[in-house]
Amino acid sequence: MDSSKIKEKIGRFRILVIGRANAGETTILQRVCNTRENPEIYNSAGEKIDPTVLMASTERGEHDIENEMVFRNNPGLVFHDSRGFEAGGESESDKMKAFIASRSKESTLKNQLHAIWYCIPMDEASRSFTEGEIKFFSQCDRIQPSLMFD
Ligand SMILES: Nc1nc2c(ncn2[C@@H]2O[C@H](COP(=O)(O)OP(=O)(O)OP(=O)(O)O)[C@@H](O)[C@H]2O)c(=O)[nH]1
Ligand SMILES: [Mg+2]
Repeated sequence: MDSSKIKEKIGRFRILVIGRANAGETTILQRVCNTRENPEIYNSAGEKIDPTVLMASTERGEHDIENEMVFRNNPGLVFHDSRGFEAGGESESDKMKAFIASRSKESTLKNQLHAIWYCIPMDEASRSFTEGEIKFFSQCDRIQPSLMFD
């Protein structure tokens, strides 16, 4: 299959971005997409979410992993945003694991995840790895995502 056929089948390239609060994910995505704009956000039903409603929830540090973020100038990439393995963040990482597992079972290529980016802040103030991260990375090269979190 040549790359244009693959592209046609995938539709949009779907990337899950995982990182701690303020790790700089949004900034990285803006750089990758070569824009300074904020992404447009759509819920899982494909409805656009009012930015003012969203602003209130993101200021409280909430991200809905099911939401799709798309930069207007780069509609071929769709991002999902999630917290990583933070202390006290059990339910967030459970949601992330459930999301990865359910997307790996999607029957259409278009709805599956095509890449996962894990952001680790490299400044000295932050600890390098959390216990949850060490566990996650020691498992995920050996086990298929669909089996990993069952
Ligand atoms: N020093 C430094 N600051 C950065 C870097 N990347 C982003 N920032 C700043 O860190 C802050 C958070 O960046 P965001 O890109 O919003 O981080 P985020 O992980 O998307 O944040 P949340 O979605 O709120 O968790 C902003 O004030 C950025 O300007 C970096 O590489 N170095
Ligand atoms: Mg962000």
